[in-house]
Amino acid sequence: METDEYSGRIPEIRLPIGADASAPNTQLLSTGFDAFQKNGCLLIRNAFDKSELQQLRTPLLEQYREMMDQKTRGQSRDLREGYYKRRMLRIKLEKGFKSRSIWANKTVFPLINRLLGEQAILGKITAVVAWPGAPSQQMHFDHPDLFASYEISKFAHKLPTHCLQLVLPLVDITMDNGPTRCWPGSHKLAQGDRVNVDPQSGYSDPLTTLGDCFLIDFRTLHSGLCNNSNRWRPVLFITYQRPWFRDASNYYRIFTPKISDQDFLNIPDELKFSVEHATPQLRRLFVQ
Ligand SMILES: O=C(O)CCC(=O)C(=O)O
Repeated sequence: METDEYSGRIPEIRLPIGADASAPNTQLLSTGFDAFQKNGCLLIRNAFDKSELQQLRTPLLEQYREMMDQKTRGQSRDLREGYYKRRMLRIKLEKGFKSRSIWANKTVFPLINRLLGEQAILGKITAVVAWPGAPSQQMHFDHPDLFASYEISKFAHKLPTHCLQLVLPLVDITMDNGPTRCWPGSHKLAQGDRVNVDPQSGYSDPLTTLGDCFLIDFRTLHSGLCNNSNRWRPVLFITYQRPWFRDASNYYRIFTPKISDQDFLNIPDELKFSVEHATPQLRRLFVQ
């Protein structure tokens, strides 16, 4: 990585509290766009409504409990270290999770569309729940490069993002309960070179208060740190991607959202494209 391009710090945009979310935020769309392209991650403060996020905790816990049932456990995955301690689960689009202000937030979605093209689709909505005692994850990226060959993958720094995650914590994130550590700029390295990044340096730990979120490119190195607190740490990971991309390595058969025909009809027309692959008819084609 060129040193002038890489500060090791996650770039940050602070939105005014209570800003009119129906109007596009020009700073986010210009400075935020450039900063994300350069760093492969971007912290956005005050993007979401705090009370709406607070209200998601109870339905999330209900979904978590339901999912721990023997019959539905397949809808979740243990993220390796410490069974049950850090678990990813598919979020059912019901109750507060149905709300477009969560999955197509009027402030953040225009930036996502700018980064991924107007036809960005919703790849998955999951939650990662880290329970007290969850150990740190290994530094990793979320998907192999589009082309495995090193000769091609070394041009990764020239490619714009094809898939990114919106990381949306449902509690304040501190060093105690474990931020998602990320290595800004690492998305520009070929996959074969990313494995040589020093895990002990060049990272950023986004500490957030409720309402803040961050975006992270699928290629950017990151790791969830240990939860040393005595409380759960629920975080939504919402994936958006270019319409031609299929996630071949993150259990997309399980995690691709499901939307009933009735709920699909209620989605505003301008957002229908983002989720039509999740309807009963098209989902079968999408996940095959
Ligand atoms: O728990 C976290 O903060 C990160 C989870 C994660 O990196 C993943 O699911 O790939």
